Amino acid sequence: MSHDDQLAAKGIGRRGFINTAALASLAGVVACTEKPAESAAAAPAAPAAGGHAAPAGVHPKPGELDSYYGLWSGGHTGDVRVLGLPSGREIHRIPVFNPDALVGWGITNESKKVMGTKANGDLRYTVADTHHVHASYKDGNYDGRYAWVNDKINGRMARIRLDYFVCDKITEIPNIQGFHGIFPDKADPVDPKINYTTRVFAGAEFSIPLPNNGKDAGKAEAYRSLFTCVDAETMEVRWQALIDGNCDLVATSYDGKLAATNQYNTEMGAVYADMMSAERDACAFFNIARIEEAVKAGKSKTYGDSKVPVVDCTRASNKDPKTALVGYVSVPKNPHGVNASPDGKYFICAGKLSPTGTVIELAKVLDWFDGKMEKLDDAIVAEVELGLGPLHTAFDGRGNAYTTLFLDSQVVKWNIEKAIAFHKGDKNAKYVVDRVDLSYQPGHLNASQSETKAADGKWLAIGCKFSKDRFLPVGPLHPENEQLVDISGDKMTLVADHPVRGEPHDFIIFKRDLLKPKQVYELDDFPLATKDPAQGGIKREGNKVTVRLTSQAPAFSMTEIKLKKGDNVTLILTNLDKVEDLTHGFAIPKYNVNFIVNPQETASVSFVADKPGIFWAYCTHFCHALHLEMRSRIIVEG
Ligand code: RUQ
Ligand code: CUA
Ligand code: CA
Repeated sequence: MSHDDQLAAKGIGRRGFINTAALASLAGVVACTEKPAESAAAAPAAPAAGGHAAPAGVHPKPGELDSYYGLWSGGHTGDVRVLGLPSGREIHRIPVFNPDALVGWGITNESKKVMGTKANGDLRYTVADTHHVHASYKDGNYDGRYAWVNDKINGRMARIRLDYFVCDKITEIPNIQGFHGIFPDKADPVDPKINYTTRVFAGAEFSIPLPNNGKDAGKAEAYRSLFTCVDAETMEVRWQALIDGNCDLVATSYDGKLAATNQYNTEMGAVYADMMSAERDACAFFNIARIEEAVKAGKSKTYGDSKVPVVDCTRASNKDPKTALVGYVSVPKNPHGVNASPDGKYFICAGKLSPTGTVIELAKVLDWFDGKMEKLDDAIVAEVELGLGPLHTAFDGRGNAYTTLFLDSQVVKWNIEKAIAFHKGDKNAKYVVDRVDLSYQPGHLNASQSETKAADGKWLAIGCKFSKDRFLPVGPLHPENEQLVDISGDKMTLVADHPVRGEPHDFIIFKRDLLKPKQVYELDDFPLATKDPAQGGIKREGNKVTVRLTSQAPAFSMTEIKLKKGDNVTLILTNLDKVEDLTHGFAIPKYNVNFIVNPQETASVSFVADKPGIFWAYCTHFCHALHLEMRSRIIVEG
C-alpha cells in the first residue's frame, strides 16, 4: 500500500492534510500550498518515492556509498550535520556550539577549552544558532582542510577540521550581534601565489549601539554594524569595518579582491517598519587590499575593550572611488542572499521583498574602484523578475541560476546571460527556463559543487521551512523538509523528500573524493596520552588527584579507582585500540560524566568527588561482545 493509499484507507486525503495545515493558521504563508493548476503539472505532487522513477543513487542499495558529501548547518541545535548525497542520509553530527552527550562535547576538558568557559569552569554559552557552513578553497574548489560555521545568537565563528570532522576553534567576534553571513575568501587579493583561503568574512545583521554599554538604547544614530575579517589559520579577528546599514549574507570573489554583503536596512532603522521604508537597499562591496593597507597604515580605531582595528567604511568617508574602501551597489528592497557565479563573473542578489534577482558584474565593480566607471550602479547588468520572495541562488556551471522563492514555494531556474540580454532591452530573451513547486516555503538551496569553479549541475537540494503534510505527524513540531531535485536535464525533477530536525539553513554539497578523512587518531597528537597501560594509575598531590586510564576492548586498565570525598579529580582516558570504528565510552553515575574516546584518542574530564559511595563507571559505546562487562568501580571513601 502506498502512503497515499494508506491515508485514503483511513479516510484522510493528502488534500485533507493540506487543509488541516491551512487551518492551523500559518497566515499568508500557507496560502501558497494551494497550487495553481498549471504549475502543479510541472512537478509531481509526490516524490518518486516508489523508486522506479528516481535516478541512480537516490535510494542506494545496502552497502552503496553516496557520491557527494553535504555539510548542513543544524540551526538551533548548534551543530553541523554531515549528509550523504544524493541519498540524503544523515551520517554524522558534528557538535560545535552546543553540548552533545554522545561525544561528551562540553563535558571533556578538551572540548570545554574549545567552547570557552567562565571563571568557574562552566561553559560560557550552551545555546547557539548555526546558519551558514562554508569550506576552505584552493584553486576555486574545496581543498578539504576546514569548514566554518556561524553562531548567530552569540556572535561566534567556529572552525571544523575536515580530516577528523571535529570543531577545533571558536572565536567570539567583538562588538557585533546577529552574526549571519559568513564566507571564506578564495584567494589573496594581492599575492597570486596564495590561491587558497586565508581569511573568513563575517556579517553582523543586528546593529547595536557602539559602545554597547546600556547608555544609548534610545539613540538611533548610535546603532551600527561591523563587517569582520577573521584569520583562517589563527582564527583571530584581523580587522573590522564600520558600515552604514547592516550585513546579511556574504559572498567572495574568486580573485580574492572583493567581498560583499547584502544589506536590508540601509535606512538604519531600529524598528521593523523603518527597516522597510526605502525602495532600494544595497550590496556593499569591500576592496580587501585597500582595507588591509588602511589597517597597516593605522587608519583605524577601536571600540570598548576590543583591540581589533576598525576601519571606516561608511558612505560619507568613501566618496572617491580611487581611494574608497567600499562601494555600495543599490539593490531592490531588503535583499537576502548574495551568491557568486561559478564562472567568477557575477554576484547575484536575491530581492526577498522585491520579486527580483540582481546580477552585478564584478569586473565593473573593480572598474569603479579604478576610476574607470563613473556610476557604481552601472555594475548592475541585470535586474529581472523571478517570482515572490527570492532568497538564495545556486548554480549548475552551465550558465543557469536556481533561486528559491519563499512566498511562491518554488525554485526557479533562470539563465544568467539571457537575463542580461533581457535587461539590455531584448524583450524576446526568455530567461526563465523552468519552475518547480516545493513543499513548502524554501529558504536555502544549494547545488552540487555550486559555489566552486567545478559546479557540476547534477543535484539541487532545497531546505523547505515547512513540511506540513509530507511526513507522518509527530505532534505540533514538524520536521523541516529537505527536498532533492535532479537538475541534470533542461527540466528540473523533484526526486525525494527528507525530514530533518529543525532547523537547517545553509549547506554545501561536494564530491566525496575532495575529502580524505582519517578514522583513527594519532596517539602522539595528544600530550596527555597514556601510551602504555603500565604508565597509568592514580597520582595524588593533596586532594588533587590525576587518574590515568586506558581502554582496550573489553576492559579499562583499572578495575578499581579509589578516591576520597572532596578530591579534585582529573581523569584522563586513552583508547589504545587501533581498529577503525572501535570507540569506547566512559560514564560515571551521579557525576554527570559521559564521553567517548575514538581509536587512539585521549580525552579528560575533571570533577570533584563530592558524593561518597561506589559508582560503576561503564563503557557507553558498544565495542565488544563483553561491552556490558566493560566497567571500572570508582570508590569514593566517605
Ligand atoms: S539565512 S534561509 Cu541564515 Cu537564508 Cu536561513
Ligand atoms: Cu568499550 Cu563498550
Ligand atoms: Ca530596507
